[in-house]
Amino acid sequence: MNIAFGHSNMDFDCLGSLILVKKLFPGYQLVRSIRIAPAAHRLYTLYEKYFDCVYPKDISGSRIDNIIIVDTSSASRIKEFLACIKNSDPAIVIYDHHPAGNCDILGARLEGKNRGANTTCLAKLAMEKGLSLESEEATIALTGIYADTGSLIYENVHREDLEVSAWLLDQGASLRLVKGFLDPIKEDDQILVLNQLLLVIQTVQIQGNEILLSYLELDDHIQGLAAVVEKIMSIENPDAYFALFYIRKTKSILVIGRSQKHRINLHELFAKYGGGGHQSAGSASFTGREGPGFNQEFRSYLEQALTPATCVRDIMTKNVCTLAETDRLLDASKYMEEVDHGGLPVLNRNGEVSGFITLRDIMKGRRASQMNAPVSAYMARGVVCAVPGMTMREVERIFYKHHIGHIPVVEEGRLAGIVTRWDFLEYKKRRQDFESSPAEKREA
Ligand SMILES: [Mn+2]
Repeated sequence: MNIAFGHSNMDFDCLGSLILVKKLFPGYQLVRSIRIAPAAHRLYTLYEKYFDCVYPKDISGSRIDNIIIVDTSSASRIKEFLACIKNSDPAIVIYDHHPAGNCDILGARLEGKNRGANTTCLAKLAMEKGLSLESEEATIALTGIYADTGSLIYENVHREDLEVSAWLLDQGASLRLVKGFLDPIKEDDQILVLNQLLLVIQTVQIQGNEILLSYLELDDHIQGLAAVVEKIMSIENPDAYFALFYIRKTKSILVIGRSQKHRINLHELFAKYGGGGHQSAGSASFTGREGPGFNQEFRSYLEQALTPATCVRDIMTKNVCTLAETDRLLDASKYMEEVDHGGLPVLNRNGEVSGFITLRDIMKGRRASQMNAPVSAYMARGVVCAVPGMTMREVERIFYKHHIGHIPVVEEGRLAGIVTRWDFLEYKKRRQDFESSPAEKREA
C-alpha cells in the first residue's frame, strides 16, 4: 500500500498539497490527521469526497511500501501516522517548503523547494506534467497558497507562487471561495471577543516601538483566538501586538503575540514563559498566576526585553552639504549641480538650520533675474526638522503630512544629518537586513 499525509493539525497548505498529491500520484491513499485546524476544517468538510481520506488507524494492518509526506519534515509533527505504520522499511519522499536542514525523518528523500506555500511545489509539478484539475481541486490548492503567503504578499513569496496561482485560476479556481475560506472570523464568540478587544486595546511606545496591548478575562477558552488577534493586528497595524487573556475556568493565562518587526522576535520573547512559536507569531500558556498581576509584570518585561526600534540616527546621511544664507543664488545653483542634490539646508551665521532651498526655488530667482540675490531671499523658512532619536513611523508621518523630500536632522541646535525619501524607502525595502536579527521564514 502507498500512502500520503501531512502534519498533524492539518492546515490549508497541507490540504492543498494533499489534493495535488492525489492527482500526481494516483496510487496513493491519503491519510488525514485526527486534528484539522478550525479554519481549514470548513474547507475539508465541504470537499471531503475529493480527498477521500482514511484515518491513521485504518492503515495499521497494512504493509506500507511508499510514503509521501507533505508540508513538514519534522518527525514530531507526524507521530500519529508513524505510530500506525508497522513495517520498518517504507520508501519515504518528503515535499516540504520549510528551510532544509531540519529534516529528522530518517531515510527520507527531500523533494521540496523554498516556496511561500508547500502547495506551490506540487502545483508546479502538476502544471509541468500538463495535468488538468477540477475547479474544486484548483480552489483547494489556491486556498493553500493564499493561506501560507498572506494572499501572496508575505516576504516568503516566490515567483513560482504567483506563477502556479495563475495556472490554478486557469484551472477554474474560485477566488470568491478562497476569500470565504480564508476569513477566519466566523464564529459568534470570536466576533464578541473581537469587539471586546477593540474597546480595551492600548497603544504604547516601548523603546521607540509602537506596541499594542490588551488584557481580557474570559469565562472559558474559545476556538480561533489567534485569528481574532491577527484581525486586530491588520486593523491597527502596530509593530507588535500582545493580547493577554485570563481564562477563569482553567485559571490559566494565555498570551498571544504577533509581530511585524524583525527586531521583535516572539519566539525568543515567549521562551521566558515556556511558550514559543516563530519570529512573527508566538504564544505562551500557563497556570498559577493571577491575571492582573501578570498583566503588570508582562509590561515591565517588555520594557526591558524589547530592542530599541530603528531611528533617524540609524538611517540619516551624516555629512550634509549645506549653503549659507548669504550665498548668492548663482553660486548655490552651481554648487547643487556639483553635488547633485535637488535641495539643501541653509545655515544662518550661528550655524543653525534657518531654511531649505530647492532647485525649484532657484528657478524662481532665475526667472526674476535675481541670481545675485542671497539664498535667504528665496529659501523656504520654518523648515520641518527631525531629531536623531525620532522613530521611523514619525519620519513617515512627516513625509506624508508636509510633502517634503528632505528632512534635516538637528541635534542641540546643530545640523547632524539629513533624511531623504530615498533613505526612507531603502530602509523599508531592506528592513530585514537593517534589523540584523536573522530573517526567519513564516512557517504557517
Ligand atoms: Mn505550509
